[in-house]
Amino acid sequence: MFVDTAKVFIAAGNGGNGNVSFRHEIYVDKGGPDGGDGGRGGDVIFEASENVNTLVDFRFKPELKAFHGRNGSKQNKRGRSGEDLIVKVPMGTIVRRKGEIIADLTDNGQRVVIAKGGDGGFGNAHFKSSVRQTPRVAELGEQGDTFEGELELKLIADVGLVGFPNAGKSTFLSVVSNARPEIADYAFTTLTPNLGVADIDNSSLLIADIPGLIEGASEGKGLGDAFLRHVERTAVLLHLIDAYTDDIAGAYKTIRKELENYSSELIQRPEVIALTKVEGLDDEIIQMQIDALRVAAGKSAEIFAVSSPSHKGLKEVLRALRTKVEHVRAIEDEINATDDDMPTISLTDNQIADAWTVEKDQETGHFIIKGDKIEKFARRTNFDNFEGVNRLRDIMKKLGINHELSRAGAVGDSIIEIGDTEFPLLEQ
Ligand SMILES: Nc1nc2c(ncn2[C@@H]2O[C@H](COP(=O)(O)OP(=O)(O)OP(=O)(O)O)[C@@H](O)[C@H]2O)c(=O)[nH]1
Ligand SMILES: [Mg+2]
Repeated sequence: MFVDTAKVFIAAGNGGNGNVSFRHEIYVDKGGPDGGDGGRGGDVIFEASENVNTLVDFRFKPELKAFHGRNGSKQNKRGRSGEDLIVKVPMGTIVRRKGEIIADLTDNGQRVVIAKGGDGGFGNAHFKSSVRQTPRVAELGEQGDTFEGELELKLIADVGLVGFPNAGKSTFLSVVSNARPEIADYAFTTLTPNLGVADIDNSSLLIADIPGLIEGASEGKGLGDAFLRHVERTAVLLHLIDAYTDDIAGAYKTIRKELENYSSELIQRPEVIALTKVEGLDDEIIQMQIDALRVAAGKSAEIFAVSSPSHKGLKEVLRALRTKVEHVRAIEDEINATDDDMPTISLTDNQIADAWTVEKDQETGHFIIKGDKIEKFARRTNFDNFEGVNRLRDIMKKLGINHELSRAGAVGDSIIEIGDTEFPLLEQ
């Protein structure tokens, strides 16, 4: 069973209590205090593991508790610390507490302390002073952190496959990768996401195949759009369309609409389009379909014709995907790299640095973008170099600025102002 959400009760261990005790010495009624400290409670620690693929275990075992620390004892003996609880979760697990993200486990082996164990209380040996020779107090251990955690799994892959049911998504994955998903000639064969690694030249791509989408998926039709969460964190989408589709442009637009309804960010994701099942079709028909698609997808769209059984066009698609993935990763690296020299202290400050605003200047009709990070990128852009400007456009896209611009009414030749610089929204 594939499960991608779960609620769990998380409880770190309580600290042990400090002890009250006095040394027994001959001839002395009460020797000095020698009550030991309580032990620390165990932490609850999540560890991302490539060997775990779903959150299903948490449906059956919804309580995650670390051990309590032991109480201190006489002769200054510290109580034993409670053991940590280490919980393996799939890579791509997001943990929320009251709706707020507290951890995002993306890398194999990555560990995050989700709930901290309570400190042990001091024993009475700590409270001895010149005026208090026989302290009869010791501290209680602190409570461990407890809360209800919401877990969500969002697969992390390079490429996400989208398209109508029966478009040939799983077949494509099965031919280009090591994955062996179920394939059949009816809609909704795939009920849960599949991951596969495709080798291309000297590198590889992690590809996620999800159930097919249909018109109205965003309102819950078919299997709905719940599985789109698994392509949310992919770098590039591969949109597969059955070449035998009558209204091919309409089919393309329908899926794009569903993506847009799901998330304004997903619709801007770089994409490659592939017509599937072309092995039995004449070249003219294929070309006609590609032309029709180009009208809908724009002149710069990358469109391929593939056949999984005869392996036609597969390498070309994989290469196009890899180029796009590398491009996205490079931009991500650049955006992350500037974080290092931004004056930030915490995650929230970082988000502030990332923040931006879009405003239309009513007099000039220009769109003015403000924000620390984007202004910094603009300052570093060489506007004499068209590639430099395109890089800035890519960064704007990645930060979600373009979507806001089009909402505010900007079109291709609208003038964008960032800091002291001006340039058209799209390459002219
Ligand atoms: N002739 C031909 N048939 C194909 C090709 N790719 C897929 N098919 C067939 O199309 C049907 C659907 O393929 P699937 O891979 O299950 O399609 P899917 O997009 O994963 O479908 P869902 O999981 O329902 O969303 C199967 O009968 C496949 O054998 C192709 O390139 N050529
Ligand atoms: Mg499938």
